[in-house]
Amino acid sequence: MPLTIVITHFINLFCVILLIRSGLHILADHPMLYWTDHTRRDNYWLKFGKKKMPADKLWTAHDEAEHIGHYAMPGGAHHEFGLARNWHFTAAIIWLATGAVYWGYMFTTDAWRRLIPTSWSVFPAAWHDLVGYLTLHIPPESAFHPYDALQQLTYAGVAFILPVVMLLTALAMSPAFTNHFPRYTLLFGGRRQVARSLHFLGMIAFSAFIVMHVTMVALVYFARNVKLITFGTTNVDLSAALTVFFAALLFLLIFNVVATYFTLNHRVIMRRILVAIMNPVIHTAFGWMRPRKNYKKEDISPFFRVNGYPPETDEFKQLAAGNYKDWRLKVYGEVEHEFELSLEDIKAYPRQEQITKHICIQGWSAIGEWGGMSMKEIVERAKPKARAKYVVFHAYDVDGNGKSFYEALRLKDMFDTQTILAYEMNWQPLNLEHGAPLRLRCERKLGYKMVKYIKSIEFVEEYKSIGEGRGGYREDNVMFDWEAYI
Ligand SMILES: Nc1nc2c(c(=O)[nH]1)N[C@H]1C(S)=C(S)[C@@H](COP(=O)(O)O)O[C@H]1N2
Ligand SMILES: [Mo]
Repeated sequence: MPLTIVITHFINLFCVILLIRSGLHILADHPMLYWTDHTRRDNYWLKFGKKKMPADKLWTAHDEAEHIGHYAMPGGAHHEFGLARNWHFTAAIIWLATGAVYWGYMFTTDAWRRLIPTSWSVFPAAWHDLVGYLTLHIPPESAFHPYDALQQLTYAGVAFILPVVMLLTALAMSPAFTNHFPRYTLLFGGRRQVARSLHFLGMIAFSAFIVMHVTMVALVYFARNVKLITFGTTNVDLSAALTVFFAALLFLLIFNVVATYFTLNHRVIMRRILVAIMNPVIHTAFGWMRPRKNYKKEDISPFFRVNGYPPETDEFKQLAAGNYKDWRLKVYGEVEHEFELSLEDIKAYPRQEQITKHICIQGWSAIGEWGGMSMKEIVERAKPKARAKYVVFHAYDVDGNGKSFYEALRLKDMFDTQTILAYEMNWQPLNLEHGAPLRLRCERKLGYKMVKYIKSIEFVEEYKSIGEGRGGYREDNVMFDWEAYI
C-alpha cells in the first residue's frame, strides 16, 4: 500500500467525519426532504422532529428548525448552523483536494486496476461473492482475496462514483451556480430538492459503507490490515502498527472534541478561522457567475414560506398603517449624491420583472415573481465614490436584543440584471410577510441576503463598523459566512 494512499485514506476519514457531523446539523435546521422545489409543510418525503406550526398565526421557517444537541455536532446552538456550514464547506474543500491527490495517484499509476473492474464478468462474480457472504461462506485464508469482485465493485463505487454524486448534488444546491448554469439542474429534473435529497442519501450510502468496511477490516485479518493502513506494508511490527493506529484514532477523537468545544464557546474566533479558509475559495469559484435564470408563469409556487417576522416598531407600524405614504428610502454614504425616494418615485422608474427560485440557507425553496426597479439605477443616480466597495441594506426589523436587521453586499453585485428592489410579488403589491414596502432581490445569493422591509441603503468602504462588523445580521448573530453563493 503506497504512502500516498495511506495518508489520503486518513485525511479522507478526518474530513468525512466532519462532513457527516456538520451535514446532520445543517439538515436539522430544516429537517424535511422533498422531491419538489415547491416546498410546503406537507409535501416532504422524509421529516425529522415533531414540530407543528400554528394554523391561525404567522410562523416562519426559522420556527421549524430542530436542534440535535450541542455536543453531537460541531455547529453551535439552535439555528446557529452557520458554523456547521462553515465546517462543512471547509472540510469539503480539504476533502476535494485530498480526493484530487488520490485520483491523481490512482490514474498516473496502474493502481486503479485494483479498484475499477475492466470486465463485465465482475457482476456475476460479485453476485456469487454476495451469496457466499450472505450464506456465511467466508473464503478460506488461502483463497481469500481482499479485492474479490464484490469488494472491488463496492470500493470502485465509493472511491469513484459516490464522491462525484456528492459534488454534483452539492453544486445543484448553489443559487450562484444554478442561476448561471440553469441547464445543469436538468441532471436532477431541474429540481434543487432532488439534489438535496440525493446528497442526503449519498451520506447514508457513505455511512453504510463505513460501517461495513470497518467491520470487515476488524473481523478479517485485522493484524495484516492494521499494518497496511498505517505503514503501507506487512513488513512491520504489529506493535508499531497498533501504536500508530490508535494514535491516529485518538487524534480524530481529540480533534472532534476540541473542535466542538471551540465551536460552542468561541464562535466568533471559530467563524473567523473557517471563513478565512473557505471564503476565498468560494468567491473564486462562484463569484464570477451571473444569474440569468427566468422561470415561466406556470412554474410559480403556490406556497412561499416566510423567514423573518414583520417589524414590530411603532415607527414601522405607523408607516404600514398609512400604506407607506410617508415611507422614504434613504440612499446615503460614500456617494456624490445622497437622496430620498418615496414609493411613488420608485414606481416611476422603469419596472423590471423576474420569475426566480428563492433558496433559503436552511434548505427550502420556492419560485416567485418579483416586480420592481433595477438596483443599477440607484447606483447610477447616487454615483458612489471610488472608495465605496459595499452596499448595506438596513431594515426596519429590530430583534429582542435591540439589533436591527441589515446585510452588506458587494457594489459589483448591484449591476446584475437580476438585482432589483421589489415592491411587487406575483403581480400583487408586496405584502407584509414578504417584506413590504420594499425588499432586495439578488438572485445569485441565498435568501438571507435579500433584505426585506428596507429602510435605507448605505454605500460604505468597509462594513466593520456596522453591527458587530461581520457584514450582516445573520453573520453577526448566527455565524453565517458572508458570500452566500452556496
Ligand atoms: N429585514 C429582514 N429581511 C430578511 C429576513 C429577516 O429576518 N429580516 N430574513 C431573510 C431570510 S433568512 C430569507 S430566507 C428571506 C425570506 O423571504 P420571505 O420571507 O419573503 O420568504 O428573507 C430574508 N430577508
Ligand atoms: Mo433564509
